Amino acid sequence: MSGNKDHWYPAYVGLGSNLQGPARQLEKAFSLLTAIPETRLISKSSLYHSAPFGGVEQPDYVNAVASLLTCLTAQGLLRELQRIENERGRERNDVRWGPRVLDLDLLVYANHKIDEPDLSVPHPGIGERNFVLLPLREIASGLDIPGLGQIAKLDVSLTQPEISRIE
Ligand code: A4P
Ligand code: MG
Repeated sequence: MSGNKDHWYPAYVGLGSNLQGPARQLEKAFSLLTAIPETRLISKSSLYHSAPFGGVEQPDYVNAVASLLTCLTAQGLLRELQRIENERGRERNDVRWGPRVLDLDLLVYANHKIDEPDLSVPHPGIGERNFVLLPLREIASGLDIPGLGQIAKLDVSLTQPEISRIE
């Protein structure tokens, strides 16, 4: 779905993987983000190694965040992200927070607040997850997240899980 081609919206995407070579999965995902139509990859965070969040026993994750500019609508961008997840062999099962080859979450789309059955923006988990907050803050230190406020002022010590930056 195309939006207004004269207007480029800033968007942030969270990347996560804990199967089939997570770091390699994220590098591949970054390159697939560059091929989304009417969209530019502006910057990518470092990769972060993190313990699984959410109580399901599963391998550790590698997480990162990408910053994009896009002419797509938020729904159009979500569809592209899901297409990439599927292309990378993502299998959807019933385990919430379960293991995955690739998870792409639309974290923030301009200053929009979206509450639709298939799309919540900003992504509801941002404030509690250091594997989102730390990479997001690394590449967007001045970001104002609708409903949460300035990212620089959010208290990362209140977030989980164990995390370390992969240089
Ligand atoms: N959806 C709604 N809003 C959005 C959005 N902003 N971005 C809908 C992306 N999708 C959104 O997603 C389920 C549905 O959410 C989609 O159909 C879409 O329409 P999914 O990716 O199929 O399911 P999921 O990812 O299993 O569910 P959920 O609740 O999004 O899980 P999370 O929050 O992604 O958690 N631990 C560490 N350390 N690192 C991780 O990355 N990830 C998870 C998954 C668990 N533990 C983790 C990590
Ligand atoms: Mg997801």
